Amino acid sequence: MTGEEILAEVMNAVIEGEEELAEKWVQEAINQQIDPLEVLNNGLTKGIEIVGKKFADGYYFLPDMLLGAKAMERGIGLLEPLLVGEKRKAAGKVIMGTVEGDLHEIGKNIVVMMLKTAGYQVNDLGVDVPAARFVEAVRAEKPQVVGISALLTTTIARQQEIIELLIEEGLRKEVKVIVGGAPINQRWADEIGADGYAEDAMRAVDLVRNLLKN
Ligand code: B12
Repeated sequence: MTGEEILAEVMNAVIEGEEELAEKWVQEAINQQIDPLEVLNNGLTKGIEIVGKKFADGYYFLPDMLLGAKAMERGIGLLEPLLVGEKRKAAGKVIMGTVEGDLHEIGKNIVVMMLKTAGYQVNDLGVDVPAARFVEAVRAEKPQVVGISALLTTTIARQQEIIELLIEEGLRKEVKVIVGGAPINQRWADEIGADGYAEDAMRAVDLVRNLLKN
């Protein structure tokens, strides 16, 4: 079997929501020494994108999306130790979370994983995180960067709410704010006064690196 065929099986396992198959094929990819990042980007992520498309088109329903997410998470679990590797001296501290009312965490978790891989210390606040909790964490933990994820058009306004609360509490200048999630773009980031936006986890790492340079 070629690497491409294995990645196609990984992708299909996510589309079909087959956890066991996702595990089997990700393990096979690892055995065949396929770059774990490639398995993530060209196998698992491709699969979940197709799941989202099928949902949008009315072919899939919520339980199908949930099964796809579970299959993806199982695959990520196998890749994580290979990606994160050994602990290094912290390059900086980042707080991450998904906004209140939003339960999407796969993308955020990948960003967390990539930042850890790049040597950052990351405190993941989880999902459905109220604005006040973000602000409290900034006050208490003094991170250099706070990352806010939102996946629903109905929850992206929460990113703005968090920035406004940071301003109100006199903490805005203490921390760089970065935003992300499928519906987010640079224009939205500018509009709400965020310091940066990145469309995927690799770019998120570059963004944090650049922000901490200045
Ligand atoms: C999996 C999934 C779910 C799972 C989530 C499971 C989990 N544990 O996370 C479940 C089944 C729970 C779910 C529920 C719902 N979902 Co949903 N879901 C998805 C799906 C298919 C994939 C999301 C995902 O994981 N993508 C893969 C990751 C890798 O990509 P990502 O999240 O975009 O993250 C990357 C970047 O955005 C970026 N990034 C992410 N966060 C951050 C943060 C920072 C700071 C930075 C810099 C970068 C960054 O880096 C990441 C890695 O590269 C999307 C479809 C899609 N195309 O997004 C729909 C989607 C987001 N869901 C949708 C909907 C409608 C819902 C529900 C409302 C459905 C319902 N009727 O109940 C509920 C809402 C529940 C809630 N309150 O949150 C819609 C949203 C439409 C809209 N316009 O708002 C989508 C777009 C599907 C669709 N096409 O209609 N969902």
